[in-house]
Amino acid sequence: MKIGIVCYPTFGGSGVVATELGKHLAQKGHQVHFIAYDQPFRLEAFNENIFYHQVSVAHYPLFEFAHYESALTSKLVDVATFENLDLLHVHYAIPHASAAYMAKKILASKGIHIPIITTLHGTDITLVGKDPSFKPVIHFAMNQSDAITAVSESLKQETLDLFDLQKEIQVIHNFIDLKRYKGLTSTRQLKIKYAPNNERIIMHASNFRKVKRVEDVVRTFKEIHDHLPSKLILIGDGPKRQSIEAMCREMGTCADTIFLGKLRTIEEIFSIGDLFLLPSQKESFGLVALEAMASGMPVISSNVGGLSEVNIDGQTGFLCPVGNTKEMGQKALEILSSNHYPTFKQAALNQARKFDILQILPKYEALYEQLIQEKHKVA
Ligand code: GMT
Repeated sequence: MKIGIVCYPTFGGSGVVATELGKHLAQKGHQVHFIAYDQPFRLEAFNENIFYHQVSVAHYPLFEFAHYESALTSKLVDVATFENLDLLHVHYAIPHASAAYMAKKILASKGIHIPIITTLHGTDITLVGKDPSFKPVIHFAMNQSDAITAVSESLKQETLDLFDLQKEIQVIHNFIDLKRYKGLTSTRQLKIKYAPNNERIIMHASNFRKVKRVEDVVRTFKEIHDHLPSKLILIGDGPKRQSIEAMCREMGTCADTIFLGKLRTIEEIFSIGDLFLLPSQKESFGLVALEAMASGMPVISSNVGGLSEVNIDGQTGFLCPVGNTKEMGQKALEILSSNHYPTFKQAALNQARKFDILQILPKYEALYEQLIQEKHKVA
């Protein structure tokens, strides 16, 4: 198949999922065309089946805002026409679903018919998508997609609650490539570097946006740190970074907190973690929690959105109410200081196995084949 994939190229779950999906499709012999405004950050290595098309947005003195959506639409028309694409798969509805709809219409006027799949990732529905400034457009574009997928049952339900859809939503859960977590050799040396006195290593990784509630990570760590020698490793960067740094200084945990900033790959550093914290306000899936489990870390998370589909309460970690950092701290201590720690660790690893790319990729391939067949029937 010749597949066009549209995604945000920046650090973030939807870009990671789209890029890893495309890479694995290419390994299976499909031709994959990534269309994005920058090279997706996980698209590192050369593969003869992968092509990258950059969306360049023209600037003109009259424009106060850059016209990304129009530039993307034009690029989609161009790539679909000249690369003979079989289908377009857009990740994150805003504005990718409406750009794809417009491209589809332009292509149809030239006698080219191409199915569109929209994958919903979370904030495109739960935060931004429901905002009146986007809602009618997203609503229309979703209904015009040939297929809609959501990354969790919870996101599917929330989408159905918020939008009057005439289309089915198929849940295809997010995935990880378990191979990436095996055979790491540097773990021991790294562990000594960050925890020279065998302290427990607590981790969090995110884009440090408000929705991630990183301040709750710091508060929960304080609860743990007051009772157990421990270190906090924070990975990522974003709007809240500065205030979080200030908070650590005020709370007196600064000396045992390490800010690593953005990392392109997390497998190596995750391999030394003992426990992962994800206290988000909203989380449609929580890919990073799954990545943590694949590294053998039990997870303490909030109990919102799709997190309960990933983190099994009392088995792979614990789910706590948003903002209840006392409970998060207690549950963390319960895991870290109990004899059952290896059981939690093993359950986390077992849970991660269920979401290996090898289980999930065939679901996308089957959907693609079904849409291509339907297209041929109509033609
Ligand atoms: O807001 C974010 O966390 C980024 C966003 C993205 O587009 O990368 O993440 C969303 O999509 C991820 C991949 O499907 C999910 O794992 C995250 O849970 C989801 N974030 C939220 O729902 C807040």
